[in-house]
Amino acid sequence: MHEPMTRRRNTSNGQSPSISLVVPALNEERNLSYVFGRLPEGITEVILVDGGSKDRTVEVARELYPGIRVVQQTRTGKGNALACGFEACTGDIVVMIDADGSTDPEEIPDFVAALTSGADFAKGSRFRPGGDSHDITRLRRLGNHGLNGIVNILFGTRFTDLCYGYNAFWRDVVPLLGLPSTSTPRPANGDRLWGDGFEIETLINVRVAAHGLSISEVASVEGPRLHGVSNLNAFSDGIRVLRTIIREYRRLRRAPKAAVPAQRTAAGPVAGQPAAGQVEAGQFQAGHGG
Ligand SMILES: Nc1nc2c(ncn2[C@@H]2O[C@H](COP(=O)(O)OP(=O)(O)OP(=O)(O)O)[C@@H](O)[C@H]2O)c(=O)[nH]1
Ligand SMILES: [Mg+2]
Repeated sequence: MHEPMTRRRNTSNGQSPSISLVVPALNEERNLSYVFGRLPEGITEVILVDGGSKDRTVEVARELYPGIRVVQQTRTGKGNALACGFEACTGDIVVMIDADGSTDPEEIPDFVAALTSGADFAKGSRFRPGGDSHDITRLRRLGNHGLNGIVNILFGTRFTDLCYGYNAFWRDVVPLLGLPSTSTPRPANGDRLWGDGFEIETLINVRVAAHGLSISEVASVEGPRLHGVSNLNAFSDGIRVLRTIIREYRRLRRAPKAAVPAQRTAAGPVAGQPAAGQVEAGQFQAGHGG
């Protein structure tokens, strides 16, 4: 059995796992009181990753949550912010939420329950029964649906909501994600490194699938952004997501063996998971995409 799984079983048998919450934030001063006001009990540490906010995001975060750890990201983009946040985490479990009020911290226990029940990765979904979105536009819903379908075909997954940023996973999953190093300087021409932008969620999802990890979808209700404006551009970021899918598919085809750790290739049920044929709705391990 893969060594980290043993640790996970011990954690869930013994004491509660420690939980690190990673909150990327860019000019979100007006949304933080709502987000921090809804944190459930049992969060071990909160890491706010600031993207050089021009408003009082950092000060407000410190006022609202005095024990907060503030990390300055090393380049730009939500992807780089998350990579910096993951690096700073010390908990058993990492939860990623947005700072704009759209991802509800009160749902965190559902994500943790999916992990302690045996999943490696708990993936939020607005489109599972019980989920919903009060934020997504028709265009984005369509784009998400199309991109989600492409990933499911290419990677043998059963995702229902590819481009949603509310996820949780055991911290030992982080090295498997192979995210761009946080210490690489930003390219002089101002370009974003691959994985630094909003393609991050897709990158994480397909890499988790490529590693044959056990994924459990968790129904989630996305609220509207409370204040301020979105940093996402449906067209340019949608194209980045599409290119990510193609790149990752090619990468996997070129080196299918290297992409899947030996311990995982058996694709049997993982610790605490239902045996084949008993898999609950929303749980899957991907086929390895040909
Ligand atoms: N640190 C940091 N945070 C970012 C950056 N870009 C976005 N964020 C944060 O990432 C979260 C999601 O970004 P949003 O701009 O809300 O994008 P979105 O949720 O995809 O788009 P909407 O649904 O329209 O809100 C928010 O908490 C942002 O503040 C960035 O470059 N750096
Ligand atoms: Mg948002």
